[in-house]
Amino acid sequence: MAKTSRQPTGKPATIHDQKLVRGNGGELHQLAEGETEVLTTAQGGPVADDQNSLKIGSRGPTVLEDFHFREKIFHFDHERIPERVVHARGYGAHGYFETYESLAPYTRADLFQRAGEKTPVFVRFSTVAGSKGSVDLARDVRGFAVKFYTKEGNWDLVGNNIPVFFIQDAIKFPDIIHSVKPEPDRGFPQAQSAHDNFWDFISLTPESMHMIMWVMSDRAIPRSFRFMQGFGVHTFRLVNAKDESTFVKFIWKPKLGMQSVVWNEAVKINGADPDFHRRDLWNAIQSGDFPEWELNLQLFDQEFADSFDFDVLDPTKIIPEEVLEPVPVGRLVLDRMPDNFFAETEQVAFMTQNVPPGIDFSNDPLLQGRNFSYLDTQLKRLGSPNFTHIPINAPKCPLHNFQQDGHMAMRNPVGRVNYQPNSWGEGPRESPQKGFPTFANPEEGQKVRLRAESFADHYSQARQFFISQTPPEQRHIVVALTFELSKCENPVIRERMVSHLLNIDETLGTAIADKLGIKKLPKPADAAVEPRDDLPTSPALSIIENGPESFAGRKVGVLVSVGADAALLNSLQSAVEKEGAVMEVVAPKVGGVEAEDGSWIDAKHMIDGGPSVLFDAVALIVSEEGAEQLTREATARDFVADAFAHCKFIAFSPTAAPLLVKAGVDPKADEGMISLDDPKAIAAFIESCRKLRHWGREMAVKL
Ligand code: HDE
Repeated sequence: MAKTSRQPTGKPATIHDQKLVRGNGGELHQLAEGETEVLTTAQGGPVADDQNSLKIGSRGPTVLEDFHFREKIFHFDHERIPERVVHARGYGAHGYFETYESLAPYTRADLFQRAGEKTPVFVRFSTVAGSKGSVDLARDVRGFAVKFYTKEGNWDLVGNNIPVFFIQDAIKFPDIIHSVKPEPDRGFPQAQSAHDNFWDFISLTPESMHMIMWVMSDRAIPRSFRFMQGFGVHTFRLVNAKDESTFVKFIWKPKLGMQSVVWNEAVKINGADPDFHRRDLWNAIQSGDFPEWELNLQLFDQEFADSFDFDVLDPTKIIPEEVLEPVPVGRLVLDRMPDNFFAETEQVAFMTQNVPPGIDFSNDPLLQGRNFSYLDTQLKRLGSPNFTHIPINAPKCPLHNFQQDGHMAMRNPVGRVNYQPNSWGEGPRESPQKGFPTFANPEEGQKVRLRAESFADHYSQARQFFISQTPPEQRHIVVALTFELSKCENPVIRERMVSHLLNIDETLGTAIADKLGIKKLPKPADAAVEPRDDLPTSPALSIIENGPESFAGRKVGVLVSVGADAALLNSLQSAVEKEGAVMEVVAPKVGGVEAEDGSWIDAKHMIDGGPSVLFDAVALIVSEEGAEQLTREATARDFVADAFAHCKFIAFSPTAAPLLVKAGVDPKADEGMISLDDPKAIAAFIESCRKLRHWGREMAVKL
């Protein structure tokens, strides 16, 4: 017979063992010595037993009367809200934006009026196609959404890490997104564009060609959120106090320079650490290494717009930086992680239509459509028009209106008056002086469903992007297109894509056709206007040309063995840290190893858990005996072989040679292999690492 007993109730809840508890209003207070907070229901009723439901006898049925059980399960059952229809997987952080100089000649927006003004921000980075639980290193566009809590209300700059988009009109958004998401009959593939539906749509949508070049480039597999640019994409307007308008494009530039990974590495990172990007941001911020970006503006007037080669309202076009120089106007610093992922990162609601006085829209048809979509989607996702009452969405400035009631209303009016005008002399009124002044752009025309002819050139800037890439970056585009199209089962789709690529760059189109085994080269696709080949290269478009000046913010992984040279390891660590980078030790056991001098080397990873794909550069500090042991471990050989194949700089103690050789790597293969045989070698290694990768090796390893 079962014993009738109450199960022990475990350790009382405390936060971080500091005996801090939250009150009803969310405020933290200290518990007195020996005091334990009492578990309650959501109604505040104290709970006597949270381990056993109420039953008729110890082995009998559970009774409906058990209100505590029902409330607990009911709440759990309702924990999920719909994930975002796009950009479902994301990661956010708090910080501030600091204005460099007053931008009063261009905009009346309060946040840009005073040098040194700091505006609190919340930023959410995301992938577009995958579900909430998908991997971080999918080949995809990254969202870069910034909510500025200005003194004149929230400004949301909801951008991406790519400055153009797939389509020119918002009405096509459901189609592009349906095509990239899992195919509806089979429910896969997840977080991937490498399938027929996506390439079918793309190959039937020539306006997407410029964006395709970006998405097939290294921009779509960033090493870290911290090392990527952000773009507002559309042309917006700045409007000053005299109601004069200037067009503007917004660009975020990372202080640590740009960096991406290679595709083979991305695939392996996704297995080794699906949270690679979130962990990276978390670790950086928690360790006080706050990521920073500069906000740059490309400012121009109507005259420039009229004379520019392309329509500034077309979101599939950029204005090259060499044509219009971006001006840095402030910096964004992320310095605090959310307290709670759901409350902040998940519930944050960005909306393109959130603009303060002094920032306004252009007629870009994609932007106009977005201005409808974002409000609509928040209602669906967050379930009530009162989503602005959620702290992460609430403005941090005074707020007065007569909106009332609705689900979950948290801000409720007091008093009799809930309308205006009223005779009670109470409540807020509109202010023509302070209120949002829509820029009075003269508009007239016939009501039509037409695409402007000025939007018709789909290939010239795609070509400009391709020819602006360095040879390794061009090779990566070829590898990406070949991989993606090889996953299309329908040969018609592959050939249709090649016909577009031939319009972008003949060598590119021919190379892809060859790699896909297409025997007869298709004709170039019909183009609405003749593709141009006179646009000059734009070095600003290359990641490699715009890398970092130092190795700061990066990570070296050091594989150690028993009997490793602790002094060498310590010198390496000092040099890495002096550079502003991080070193992590990988050992056969996570407990660490005993060094040659008898000291103990702590490890962060065991080899299986710390493959070299997690690091920007690697070092092998192993004894002769240790190297011999490691040659027998497949994961140790992979550590070395992958680092070499991914063109990483590899430093090694001379005793590591047998391990290198066993992994198929010649210790003298190239300048990226640095033997730590003299004291100056560490400095040489760090200096090499600033280049991030030894691309000269790439042809030899055929990435
Ligand atoms: Fe979005 N987009 N989008 N988008 N978008 C959403 O809003 C939409 C577009 C972007 O971290 C949704 O809150 C339409 C361009 C980011 O929470 C939705 C069109 C750019 C995020 C939506 C676009 C973006 C979203 C889904 C074509 C770069 C994530 C969830 C006209 C400039 C924000 C949500 C976050 C999210 C609609 C195109 C950026 C459905 C209709 C272009 C960074 O409203």
